[in-house]
Amino acid sequence: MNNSRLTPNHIPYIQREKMCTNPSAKELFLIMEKKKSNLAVAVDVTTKEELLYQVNAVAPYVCAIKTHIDMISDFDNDLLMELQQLAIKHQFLLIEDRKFADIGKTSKSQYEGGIYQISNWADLVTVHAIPGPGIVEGLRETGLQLGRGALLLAEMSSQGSLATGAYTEAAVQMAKEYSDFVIGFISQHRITNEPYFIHMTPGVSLTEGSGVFRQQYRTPEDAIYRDGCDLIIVGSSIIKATDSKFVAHDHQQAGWDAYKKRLSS
Ligand code: 5BU
Repeated sequence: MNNSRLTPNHIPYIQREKMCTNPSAKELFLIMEKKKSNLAVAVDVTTKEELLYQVNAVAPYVCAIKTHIDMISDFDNDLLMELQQLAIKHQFLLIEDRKFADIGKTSKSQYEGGIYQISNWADLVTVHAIPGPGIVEGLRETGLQLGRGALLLAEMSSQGSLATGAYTEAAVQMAKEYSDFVIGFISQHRITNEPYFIHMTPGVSLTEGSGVFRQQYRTPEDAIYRDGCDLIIVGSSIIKATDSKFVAHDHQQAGWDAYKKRLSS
């Protein structure tokens, strides 16, 4: 193959690990390769017990677990300890889908402080681009020294999302400016060809179609092979299933098969 024509679609995760500097990005690529998983499960549940039950069930099949920690009604610090222990035992990263969206100073305080102290335990956080570069600068000041990373929201899976076109392009420029901390995007497609940026994508299910409140789903194959995303984020299709372990395994295989097909295309 002619190297000058290689896009990230044709570069194995293990090689892309060497192209990035952020410790969390490196760890993620290594875990993906080792566990043969480009699946993150969105564990959107409302109690500690359910969260730990689901994480235990899907842990062998995932490279990351995505939380909305503020949905947990009986949250306490023990939960964070247990989540971190599971992350070490089963080798996965913790992504807190906080969707920071304020000015840098406020977002930094929300990242470090309050009840959740997100920077203490989340390897990766999601961040809106809407406030401009100051939000990344604020979060980066805390996150970089802890080896954390951020994902910029460049596109959304919900029908009618306003994050398109020039907005998406501006998010890519912001990420390039701070690529030591911004490790990639939440997007629906590959939006840039820098191989060190990872594209994570929600709105994925083995059954395509639409969900509640205009959520849109496409298959792991479409997300990874057709749309060029690197990692699928799957929530309800797995955690609402009768046997989430079994269904997580199916999604892991579908995601990995699509990646292999893409590499050899
Ligand atoms: P689902 O149950 O597979 O639809 O869950 C998708 C998860 O991804 C859920 O936690 C959302 O908050 C999250 N999400 C999304 O669905 N679409 C987006 O564009 C972004 C996040 Br950003």
